[in-house]
Amino acid sequence: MKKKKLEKKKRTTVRERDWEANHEQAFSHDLVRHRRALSKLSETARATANAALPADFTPNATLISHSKKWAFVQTDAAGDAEASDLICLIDERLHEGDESLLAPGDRVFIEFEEDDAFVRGVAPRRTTLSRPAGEHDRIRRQVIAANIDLIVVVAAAAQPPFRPGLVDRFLIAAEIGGVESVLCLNKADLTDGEPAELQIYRDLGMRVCVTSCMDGRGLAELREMLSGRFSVFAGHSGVGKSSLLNTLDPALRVHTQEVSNQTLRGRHTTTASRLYELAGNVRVIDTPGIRTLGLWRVTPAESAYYFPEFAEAVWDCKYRNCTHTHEPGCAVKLAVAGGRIKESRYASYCRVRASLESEDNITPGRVKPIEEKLL
Ligand SMILES: Nc1nc2c(ncn2[C@@H]2O[C@H](COP(=O)(O)OP(=O)(O)OP(=O)(O)O)[C@@H](O)[C@H]2O)c(=O)[nH]1
Ligand SMILES: [Mg+2]
Ligand SMILES: [Zn+2]
Repeated sequence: MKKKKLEKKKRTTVRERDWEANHEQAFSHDLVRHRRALSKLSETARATANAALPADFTPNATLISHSKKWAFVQTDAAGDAEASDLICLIDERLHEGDESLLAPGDRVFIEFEEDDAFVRGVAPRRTTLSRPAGEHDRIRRQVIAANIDLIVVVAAAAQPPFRPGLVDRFLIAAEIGGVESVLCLNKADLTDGEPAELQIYRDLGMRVCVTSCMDGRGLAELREMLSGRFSVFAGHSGVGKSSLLNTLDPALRVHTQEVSNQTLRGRHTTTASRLYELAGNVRVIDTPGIRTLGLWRVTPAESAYYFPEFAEAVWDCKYRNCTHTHEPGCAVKLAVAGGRIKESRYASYCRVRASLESEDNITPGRVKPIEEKLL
């Protein structure tokens, strides 16, 4: 019994020290401390719980990271007060609608009550990187990052191997979210030359940056792309998203982990999206690696629209509702055969289209209402 007590005490000390050192896990560790504080909420805080939320508000902070109940924010500098990091409770009266209530990058309204701070409002988002939420989620659209200017699709030249399919999906998500995207091919030190597919993206007008955290190539160019902007790093696990952040600013000490020796895939090291502020007015949201990216509110018929190099050919297809997969007289397939459309992009189109048509990737926008299914 005595031994148990001692162990408990030791753990608490570690948590507090982590938080002060601002380690990656500090936020989640500190949640435990704050969960305990929850039971000790001030009288005023409990009294206001029944009042209405402010209808009109001016955001005064930016969301860095969050859990279900807690938000880690950076307050705006105002007057003499400098910007500062703060942990707040998320007001339970804030209503989660169809999409994520909070995402890193959100502009939020914080109110203080004695020693407690509360998130009491979330401003409409200027842009988002989103995907359909999982089948069992209460929300329909998961917002990965909010109010971003740039999506940096990070891929690896090797370990894990370069897979253009996810890049194509990010291009579509960027178009839907109204955000510019660039491609960062990291781990260039592991291969001679670059994957042939990179030229396809350059030809599509996408900026491509080839980097290595090991020999430092391309980092100046990446820094220049990020400078003065608000970006999100996204891509498969293990491609080096967090490592790039550490290389750009070693003081960040974001947690990273080697890829698995057996599968050469990442180990899903980053588990929650989080906003980082780097020197040179660079703000980046690091995100957990994903296997694939579902597409929000894209119908199969619309999918060709997101492959701009198809645009010219589609006019010449024999059928107006041609799916460009099996129809005779399809001008898109002809363009692929003639080399005017790259085979890998066409293959990507076919995969995107097939997944949008398949039962298990029904985008929420196309789900039939439950009542209809019951009839
Ligand atoms: N050779 C080489 N290895 C790299 C490079 N960048 C990152 N790595 C290694 O790749 C592994 C994975 O890096 P992470 O930064 O954890 O990858 P991540 O994309 O953040 O992965 P998740 O958080 O799981 O999504 C680490 O062992 C890094 O040291 C690079 O440019 N070259
Ligand atoms: Mg990571
Ligand atoms: Zn066609």
